[in-house]
Amino acid sequence: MRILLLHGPNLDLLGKRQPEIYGHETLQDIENKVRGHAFGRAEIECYQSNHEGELIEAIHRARQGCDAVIINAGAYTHTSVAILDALNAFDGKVVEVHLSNVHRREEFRHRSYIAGRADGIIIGLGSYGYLAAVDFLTQ
Ligand code: CA2
Repeated sequence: MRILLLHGPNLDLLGKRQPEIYGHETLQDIENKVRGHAFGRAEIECYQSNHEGELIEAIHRARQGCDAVIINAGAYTHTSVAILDALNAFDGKVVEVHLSNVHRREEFRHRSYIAGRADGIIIGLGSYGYLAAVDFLTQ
């Protein structure tokens, strides 16, 4: 099994700012942890971009090579119909992950365009959410 682990804008800053919300791990730490957790069960392809079009192109590429997508689209979660459309063109499983509990935060974070396409959503469990997503996808 091949899984695309996709991160959106500003998540490249993880571990460098706002640890009280997003924790102390860097994105590289999280990617390494997810790869280790999936070892022997799935190959994890990691990609992060601050650009909406690049995230969409990564989802398009996944239509060829990947069985599933784990996506934390960052703030695009709450704004991007274009990312939703790209995910709708992807046939595999989709799990949406958020590090923070977006429902305990500002109202504009409560809506997700991706949620209607996702097979599952994991919110507020920190980086453990990605491991749970791998377990779900490889069970
Ligand atoms: O909780 C999450 O995982 C979010 O997807 C994170 C996004 C936010 O816009 C969503 O509402 C919820 C923001 C990621 C920004 O990450 C930073 C990390 C360190 C320093 C600054 C931003």
